Amino acid sequence: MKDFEKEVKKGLSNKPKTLPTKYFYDAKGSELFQEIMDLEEYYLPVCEREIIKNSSNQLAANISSLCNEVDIIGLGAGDGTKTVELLKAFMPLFQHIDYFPLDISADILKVNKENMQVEIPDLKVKPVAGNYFISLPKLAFSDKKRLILFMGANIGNYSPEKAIEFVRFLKENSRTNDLLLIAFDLKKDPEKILAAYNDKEGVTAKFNMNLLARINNELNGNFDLNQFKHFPTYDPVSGVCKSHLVSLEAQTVSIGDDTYSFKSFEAIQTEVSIKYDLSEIEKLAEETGIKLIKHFPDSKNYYTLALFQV
Ligand code: AVI
Repeated sequence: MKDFEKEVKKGLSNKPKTLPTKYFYDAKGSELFQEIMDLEEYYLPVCEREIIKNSSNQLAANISSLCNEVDIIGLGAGDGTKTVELLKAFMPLFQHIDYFPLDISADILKVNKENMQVEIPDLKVKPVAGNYFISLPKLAFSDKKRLILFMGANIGNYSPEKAIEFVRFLKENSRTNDLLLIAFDLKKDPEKILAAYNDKEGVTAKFNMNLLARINNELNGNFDLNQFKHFPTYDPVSGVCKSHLVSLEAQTVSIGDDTYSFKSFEAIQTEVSIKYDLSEIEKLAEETGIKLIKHFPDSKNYYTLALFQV
């Protein structure tokens, strides 16, 4: 049985039912995520771009005071359009930079390398395709310092326990004094957050629902997409934003030879997207034994790039 099938069947047998978030990103899901990134309500990329525009020089200066050669590793690097501006600021301050974009998609890495070569011809780009949990440990250490980038507030899609495990994984793949730059979406007006996951055009609903379409296509499922509804929630105390798919009636769904029954209004949890405050980021650093060096927030304090040292 494929991992996808195993994880879907396990999730739908859980109480409450869950589906694994990572399977959002098939070709259609990735296309919908690109649309989400351009939505008026989805403020996260706007904040990240603002920070990169306004703080890259300062960030590069901070890091260059710690070393003069650096290997920069981008986890889930994508096409690199945002990172390119960050890297441009680093170039004049360092004698040598090797950039290792890591991404599941070899195709997107091709675009990343082409972009980098056009924008920063002197940068050495060494793409690594595959799951970064497998490829990062295989990446040989050089004698330079490592800077690992984890942008896009992707850490928010890990539960608090998984976020700790993830930072420990980064630490295990670093040496003392190496650096981590991690993007966090911050707690803010709960309505602003909820709207980002419940846009007027319904693109996020389509993105969430696409997981059921994917199960239908790839695992011979028979979800009726009209009988489920996208329903996000946000709890301002814990900072946890959750996406659900709620069954609109009592129904039985089959996936291959197995069947799953839903009570009416039973929900499947499909995603968590955790919003942090600064003390929670500090606590994450303490629990994982890394040192928070500096925050680079946007002007509204919606979002921060946090620089840590191992
Ligand atoms: C990729 N990740 C940071 C997005 C988020 O905001 O949690 C995924 C997303 N889900 C719905 N909209 C965007």
